[in-house]
Amino acid sequence: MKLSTLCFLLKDDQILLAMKKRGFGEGKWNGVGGKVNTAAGETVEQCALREMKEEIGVAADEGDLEPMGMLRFRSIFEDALNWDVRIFFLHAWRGEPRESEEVRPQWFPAAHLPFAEMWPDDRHWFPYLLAGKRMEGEFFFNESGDGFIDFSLAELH
Ligand code: 8OG
Repeated sequence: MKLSTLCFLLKDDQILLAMKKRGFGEGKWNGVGGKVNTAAGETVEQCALREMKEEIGVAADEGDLEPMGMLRFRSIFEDALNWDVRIFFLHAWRGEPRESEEVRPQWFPAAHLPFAEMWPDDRHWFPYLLAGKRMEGEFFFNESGDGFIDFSLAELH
């Protein structure tokens, strides 16, 4: 299974989302992240920090990452949708988030996230994160990839 990361910068009651400008997930707001280079021995934490630097030009330390859980995306129709994703909050960083070829970052009030322009599962699990709860979930995408046949979601204790 492909392993990836998603990281959300937090500032007061705001969350940083990044508009994907091209490729997989184009046109959607999401956290910053991408595929873990497991072949090169990269850890999920190293991946989260590397993607942060590459996509929005921000540097951070592993100690500033807070692990918030794991999501499993599954599709029997479209293999590209199959990912295990480790979720992180980032509480401190160096530099200002800036646009790159891949993404355009923007701060959103946590209470007003643009769910209509996000992956369809995000409205289900974001409430856990916003309540500071770690969670684990599994989503089985439907054939068109815009909804689910089934999903499960639970708080991690
Ligand atoms: O091409 P790139 O590596 O940026 O795309 C993979 C990222 O997309 C990866 O970090 C996980 C993320 N991603 C999915 N499916 C979903 C989803 O349903 N919701 C969210 N928020 N992110 C997803 O692959």
